[in-house]
Amino acid sequence: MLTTASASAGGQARVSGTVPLTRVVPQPAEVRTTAGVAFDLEPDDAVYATAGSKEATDAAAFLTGLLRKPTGYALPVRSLASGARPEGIVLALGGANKVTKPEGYELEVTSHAVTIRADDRAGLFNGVETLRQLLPVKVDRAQRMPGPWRVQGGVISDAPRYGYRGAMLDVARHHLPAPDVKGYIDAIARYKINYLHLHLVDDQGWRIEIKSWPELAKIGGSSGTGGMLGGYYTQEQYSDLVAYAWARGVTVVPEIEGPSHMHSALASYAKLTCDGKPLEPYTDWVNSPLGKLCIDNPTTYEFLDDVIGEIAALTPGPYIHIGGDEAHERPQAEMDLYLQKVAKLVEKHGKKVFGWQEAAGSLDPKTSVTELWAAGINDEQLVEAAKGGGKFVMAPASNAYLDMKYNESLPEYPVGNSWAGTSTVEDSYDWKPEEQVAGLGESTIAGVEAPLWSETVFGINQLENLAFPRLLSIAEIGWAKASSHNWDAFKVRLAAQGPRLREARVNYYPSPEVPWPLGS
Ligand code: TNX
Repeated sequence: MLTTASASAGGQARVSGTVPLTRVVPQPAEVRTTAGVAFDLEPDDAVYATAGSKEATDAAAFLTGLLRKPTGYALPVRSLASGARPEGIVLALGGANKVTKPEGYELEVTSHAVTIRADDRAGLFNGVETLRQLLPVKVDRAQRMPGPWRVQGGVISDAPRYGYRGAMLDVARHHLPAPDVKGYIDAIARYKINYLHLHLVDDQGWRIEIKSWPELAKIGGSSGTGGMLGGYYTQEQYSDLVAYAWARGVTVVPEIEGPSHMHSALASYAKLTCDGKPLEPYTDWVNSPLGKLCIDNPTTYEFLDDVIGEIAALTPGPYIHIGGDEAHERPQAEMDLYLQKVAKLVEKHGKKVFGWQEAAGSLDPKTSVTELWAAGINDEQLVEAAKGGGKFVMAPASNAYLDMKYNESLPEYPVGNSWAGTSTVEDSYDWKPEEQVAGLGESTIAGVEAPLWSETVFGINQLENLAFPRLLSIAEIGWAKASSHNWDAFKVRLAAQGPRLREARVNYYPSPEVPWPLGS
């Protein structure tokens, strides 16, 4: 709708009361501000989605879900006829003005309309997330707020550096109830994180119902680290989480660990152990010395075939993560045998294999993705995999592990690890994916991930305090152009997210490194 926008005092380009187009996390690739122009969302505005496009209608549902409550406006979704230039918010898929980069979008703000154009579903969602950050902070209130809902005029042309920008939640060490996982999805989606890796299984807990092996959830899911916070997701709850994530542009990557970290499975079924003797559930903090699948036992692969089959059926996304980490005492031949068999099962069930870096020496680099957590463990295997066409997701523990403490004495409660060192907000930003291992340059990198392990952490409040704001650093590294990397500029944009996170009730650590505005 037409506004009475005018240049603010001093002749500055930005209209007063608007968020600068440059104040977005992660930083957009190109921003042009139109001096003195702004868009006001009005009570009778509509959202227009490209006619016949499921992608555009999905993005419109997401956008209206964000805006209806705080604005109190009806925001009906209408069909956008080709060539039409309606007033209001427009979500246009394809069309004349092509945005050809995957996940890219163009967001144009005039006094009449906000138009988001993209060539794929992800691009539209990414544009919606940018628009959300350009609206006033009150958009994050869970209650109706008075207008104006004013957005600075201009054009943002944007696309990510990497296609994979992940966050990992360890729901195995301590179970995290589904509503809290949803809250985490809401929070990560804001920053264009497009994959949620769920570490569903570990020594201390099995967190997903498997109908053909019901004791996994019943026994394996009965407790957690310290003997507490057991629980599991029924398949129905899990599917609901996957759908919830997808409705926000996030794809879930389930992980079924092995051959180590499997105590919870062995404790559920004695026939999975090498000697057939039952095991007690495991509740200690450290890795279970007994949590090892029996590689020679045919039952192991019948079990994995069933589990992976059921997980694949619950997974619309492309990947199943098969773990492979911290089995250092195993001879390479055993790792090869196990991981190659499991990879075949994943492929048989129609999915792509994801593995921790220790799996890289065993898997076909052309058909698997490798997640790096530390250089200096098996660099030669990784470089070999890269030569064979392998792709890597970078999650270096020293910078990207969100369970590392900010500081030995902070946060005030004793959660988090420090085996990879403490990690300040600046540390989480101060690394380069393409410089982790010599030989794994930019062209081998599929993306970045921020894992959050939970053996010392329980509950969404503690998890969020570790994740935020450091997850924003990882999101920025995964999305923004390498040439825009600059801590002093980043921390100012980061600071502006404080009030938004606070309004959204996302707990974060207000690190003194960041110039948070008063009250946030
Ligand atoms: C290492 S790195 C692990 C996890 C722990 C984490 C704690 C990797 C793939 N595995 O099992 O939870 O450290 O920081």
